[in-house]
Amino acid sequence: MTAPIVPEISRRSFLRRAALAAAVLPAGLRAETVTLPFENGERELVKYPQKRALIRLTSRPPQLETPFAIFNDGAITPNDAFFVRYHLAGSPPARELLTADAFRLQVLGKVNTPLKLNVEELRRHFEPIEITAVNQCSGNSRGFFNPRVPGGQLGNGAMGNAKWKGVRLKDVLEMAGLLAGAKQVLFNGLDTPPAPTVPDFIKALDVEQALDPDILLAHEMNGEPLPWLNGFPLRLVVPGHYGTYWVKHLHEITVVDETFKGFWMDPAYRIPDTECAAIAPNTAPKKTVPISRFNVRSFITSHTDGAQLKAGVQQIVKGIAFDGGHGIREVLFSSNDGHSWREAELGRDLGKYSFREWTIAFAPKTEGERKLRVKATNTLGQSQPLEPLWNPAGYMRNVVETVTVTVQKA
Ligand SMILES: Nc1nc2c(c(=O)[nH]1)N[C@H]1C(S)=C(S)[C@@H](COP(=O)(O)O)O[C@H]1N2
Ligand SMILES: [Mo]
Repeated sequence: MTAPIVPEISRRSFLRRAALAAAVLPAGLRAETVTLPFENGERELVKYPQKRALIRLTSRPPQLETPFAIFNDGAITPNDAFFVRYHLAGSPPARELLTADAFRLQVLGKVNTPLKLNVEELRRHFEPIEITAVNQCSGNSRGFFNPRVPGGQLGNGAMGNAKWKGVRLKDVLEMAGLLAGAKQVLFNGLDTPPAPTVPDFIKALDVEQALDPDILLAHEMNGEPLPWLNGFPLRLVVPGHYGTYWVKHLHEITVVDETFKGFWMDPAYRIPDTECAAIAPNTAPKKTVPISRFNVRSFITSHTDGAQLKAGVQQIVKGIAFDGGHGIREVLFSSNDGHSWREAELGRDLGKYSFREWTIAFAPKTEGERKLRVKATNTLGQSQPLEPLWNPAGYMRNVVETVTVTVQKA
């Protein structure tokens, strides 16, 4: 059976942008809320099309965060729980622009043969590839920055791990044929700026990087067509790299012979050109470079702050770790705020770009407050800092996380 091109949801609900505005509860019902653990962390839990109730950061455009508890359910983040990030107020693009009839991907610019393909043609003409990869927003966890920084005050839920299926960008670029002098490849989605003064969301990769065989033009996520809010019908998947490059509703690939200077490459989405992208708090970087690969992160998912444990009773502590595509080599767990560490057992390896689950048994002996910490190392030997690093955009947080639990008398 071939997967349907149009998601299995009421088409009518997509017909007007108002469908999104309607993603609020009926009058009279109080929205459920959650409080993220930082100042002004109160958020509504709201259901959008094809999504379960997610943590809403903004409604125009929709920006939704995954409730953290979902990461304890398994290494793959379900489509209906996957976070949503848009920049332009009118996003997502209207559903009519995305139908099989309307949608075409164009490849233009410094190429031998410009291409114009629908999703079915892409599927038919190119080898299918599936890669499990984490998508994470550069600003994931920004709300924890101290000193605080402007930008969406996100908790830890602007990330997710999925099986992305599509075709290699490389194969498509090779069919078009890059001309001599080709320097960068630009990616544009169907969302358009609400006013001429707002720059369109366009991202660029250097040609050498764009030819990486792991970069996909993906039309499926976890075996289903992409959800509308995650880029239906086609998105770029740049494994190991921050979500900003994963252009959704991708309809235009343009090869250029210069370094693209669009707003979303410069000044946006840049990091200090320093070790670990860090600078002294409340200072400005001397030089910046485009953000690129994830650093190493790990999380405890089985226990949250305030959890009550019983002395002498064995617990299984569980979580996830990931990095920018080199693979996780080791996860260390501490039950005494980092004074000593034990090696956790790694779960199934779903590939070097995926979340890697880990578990460890832990039987607290003494009563009182305990700080649980987790620290991962990748196959290059890169790890996580014990103290948080700082940069002015609030990107790339990867401090060794701490969960504070209380141990009670058994
Ligand atoms: N068309 C389009 N694609 C986009 C964006 C956008 O604003 N428009 N935002 C990017 C950013 S910054 C992130 S973090 C990812 C988030 O992917 P998701 O919404 O599927 O979780 O989408 C990227 N692709
Ligand atoms: Mo992002």
